[in-house]
Amino acid sequence: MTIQTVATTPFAGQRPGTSGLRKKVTEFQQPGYLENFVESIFLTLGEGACRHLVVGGDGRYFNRDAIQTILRMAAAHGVERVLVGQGGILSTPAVSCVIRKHGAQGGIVLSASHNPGGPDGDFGIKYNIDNGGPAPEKITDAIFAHTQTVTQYRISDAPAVDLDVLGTTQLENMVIEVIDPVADYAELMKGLFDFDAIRGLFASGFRMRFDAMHAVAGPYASTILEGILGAPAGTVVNGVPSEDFGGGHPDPNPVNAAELIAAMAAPDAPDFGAASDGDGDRNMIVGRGIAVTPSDSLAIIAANATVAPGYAGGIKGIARSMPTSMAADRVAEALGIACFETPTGWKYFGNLMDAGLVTLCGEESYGTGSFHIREKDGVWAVLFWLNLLAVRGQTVEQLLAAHWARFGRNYYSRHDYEAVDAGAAGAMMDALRARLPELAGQTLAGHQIALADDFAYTDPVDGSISTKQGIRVIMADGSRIVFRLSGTGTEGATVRVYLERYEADPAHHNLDTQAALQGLIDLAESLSDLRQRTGRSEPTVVT
Ligand code: G16
Repeated sequence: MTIQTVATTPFAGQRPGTSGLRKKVTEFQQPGYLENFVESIFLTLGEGACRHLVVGGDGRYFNRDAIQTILRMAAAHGVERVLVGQGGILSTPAVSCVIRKHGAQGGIVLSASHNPGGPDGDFGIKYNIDNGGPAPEKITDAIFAHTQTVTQYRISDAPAVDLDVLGTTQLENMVIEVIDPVADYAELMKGLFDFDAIRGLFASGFRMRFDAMHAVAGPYASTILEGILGAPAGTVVNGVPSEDFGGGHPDPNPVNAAELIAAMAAPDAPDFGAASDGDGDRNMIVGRGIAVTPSDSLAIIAANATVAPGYAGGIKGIARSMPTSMAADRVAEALGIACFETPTGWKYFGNLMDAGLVTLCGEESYGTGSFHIREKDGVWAVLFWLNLLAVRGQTVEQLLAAHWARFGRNYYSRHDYEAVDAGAAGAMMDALRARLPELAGQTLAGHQIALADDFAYTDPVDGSISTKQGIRVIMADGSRIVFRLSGTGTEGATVRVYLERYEADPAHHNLDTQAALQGLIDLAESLSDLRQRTGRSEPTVVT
């Protein structure tokens, strides 16, 4: 076995997006494409800086091939020890957990999250730092800079490693430990939640449906729910990860998890429904006949955090991404704690958690989590809800109604226009940006605009500044319209329009969400000319 130095030339467009580099599988399969990016990670870290690494992915098509390449490159860059999930499997939250628990210097996560998989689907790679969270922008910027100048990469010519057998093996001078992907994570969950109460809930006949969407959360949910907590067999459906997610789109929202929504609306619906995404970091919570918005889920978890043993001492603060509804802000105010508003991307929460400023974080994109790791965590959110249901003895529907009665309801929806022409989407955003100075103070279609800006964020911990993070139009009554271009799509551009309206009066807490937001939907269109500019008559996905 020898270490080879291979000449290469840069590929355009290897800039990491909201969460790492995500491209079509076919793009990743080009000779040198993955290698260039991995070399750029090692160049960024500096020779010898990363001695202990965690590697795993969501099991999608190309996962195993990519891991073999990464292992051979890690061995060529002086890595001494790598922990890899058995079969190449580690959910994104599990990577974060394993990095922290084993004191690794970092991790490489292979996933395109909720994007479809398979030979014609998407693949992705991101680097996580030693706190277990996604690398901050200064690191992803440096990785990108290296991808644009890289001239060679180093790789061992050793044969493929068997990833299916637990235990230790050697590649060059590097030790590879194939670990149980679930064990460390399950142990962490045991310490946070009242497993006895949840066990009692299931023993009392409580029924649940966890839809793993043929993705990586399957083994985690099966082991914890059915194995440890005594939920009946069959509680977890679509629980075996497949390379193409059963041909589906593993995004736990009411559109892509329609099967779960239908099951929860049926006359014999279980008491509780939940779904998770491709890499297990997103979640959707569903009651009988109603899906809980991620923004409400964050607010409800925050308002009830002390039911779970891991949060019994109370929470220090909450953080939410800017487009996430302001429901959590109301809870923070009632608790007398801070609520931080960050750009979209879990990486922005890391500093706040490391500095002890926040305990809970959430995003409208079906992401919720806490300081137990540095990624959002689908199974964690589901366990929190189970703990809450067990302790309170109420249904999801009752908990929602009680929360709105106390704090008011933030009607919330996101309209996505997927795979539109990138030039047209950019021009639309530029035109909106140009109008911003004149908007504040105007009253349009009955809406008095209080503030219109392009969101910029100064990290309170390290002072780093992120600009152009989404256009916000905020009304005097607190209603909001936000326009943003997605940073995770792989085809053209995806325009996201986020709509929010606050309603204090309980008599109006049961409106249809789209009807409640109609005035704002119309205003968004007239402000942006979105349909005209993109040629789309309606959104691709409404959540
Ligand atoms: C990623 C990020 C999230 C972000 C989401 C949507 O989630 O980790 O922080 O909210 O993308 O981003 P965008 O609106 O730019 O598409 P995931 O689950 O895809 O890793």
